[in-house]
Amino acid sequence: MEDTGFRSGFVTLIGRPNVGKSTLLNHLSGARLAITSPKPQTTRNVIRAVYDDSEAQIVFLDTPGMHQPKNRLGDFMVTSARQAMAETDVILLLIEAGFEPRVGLLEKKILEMASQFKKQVILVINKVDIAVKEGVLPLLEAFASTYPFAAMIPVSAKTGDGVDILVAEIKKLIPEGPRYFPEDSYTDQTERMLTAELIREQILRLTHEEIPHGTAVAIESFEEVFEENDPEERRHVSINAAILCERSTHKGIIIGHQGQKIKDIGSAARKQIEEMLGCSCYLTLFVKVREDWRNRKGILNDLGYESRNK
Ligand SMILES: Nc1nc2c(ncn2[C@@H]2O[C@H](COP(=O)(O)OP(=O)(O)OP(=O)(O)O)[C@@H](O)[C@H]2O)c(=O)[nH]1
Ligand SMILES: [Mg+2]
Repeated sequence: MEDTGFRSGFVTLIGRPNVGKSTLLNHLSGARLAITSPKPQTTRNVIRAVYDDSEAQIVFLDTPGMHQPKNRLGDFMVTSARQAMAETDVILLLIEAGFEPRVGLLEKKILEMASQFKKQVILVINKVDIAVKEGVLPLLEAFASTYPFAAMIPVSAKTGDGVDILVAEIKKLIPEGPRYFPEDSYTDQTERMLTAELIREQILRLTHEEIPHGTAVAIESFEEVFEENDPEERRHVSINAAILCERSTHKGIIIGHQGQKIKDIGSAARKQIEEMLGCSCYLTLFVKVREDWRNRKGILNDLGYESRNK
């Protein structure tokens, strides 16, 4: 039985690319569920993380950064973000403390949608750890005159500064209700999905220009081998994954001179995957060229980048 007064609700993180939505989600969940990178448009799917304590269960939804889509993948990303806004109790609009002290066009559009959906919005000013203090107040003032925010909270998703205040504010806004998920469930991401994302994170880290955005990872096989004397205990996992790219020249760059680049991607990803799985991992990577895959419905579907209702 739940205690009376227990609260629960859904909270969507929204904002332009690179403002730190996924970093904040990871901090809130205490796990590395969403990959992050200094390159914009890192997140492609809505990722769910469950925050749970004795007073409340909050389901956070990380979304792809809002941007002007240039292909079918971009359409999917923006549509998913919009949908996550429509289906939530509270919206966290993330901005960076270093922004110019005015409301950007993108933020205006997001706030228009929020008011259309009749949602409560908390303005989260992120990256205060690297901001000039004097710049934050004018930024707050500019936003305060644009929208009736439920709260405005400066945080650092990186250091965790202000995050407890944010959680306390959210608890005030969500309704009384039951736990939607068991206490120990913390995400909707499967090991296969997390594996693909961890590989993509290393591609983002180790490649440049148009390659990171034109790349996707498909897990082709995921085989678990268990200890002979303990069928519950995994000895290792064998994974084959394909890196899709758009051109044969890109394939060459991803493989690198004498295969060095793909070796680096593989060994860095393997370490992260082993940490996530809690056992050793044999990872085999290969590269496939799929021209214009970001506009091809069938491929997007296979990769999980196609809306159910499209
Ligand atoms: N200094 C500092 N850096 C941060 C903070 N939060 C995020 N970052 C960095 O900002 C970059 C982008 O962070 P992400 O969490 O990937 O941003 P995002 O909003 O999820 O980006 P998209 O998925 O592309 O929309 C990364 O390099 C993070 O390490 C913060 O509070 N302080
Ligand atoms: Mg992200």
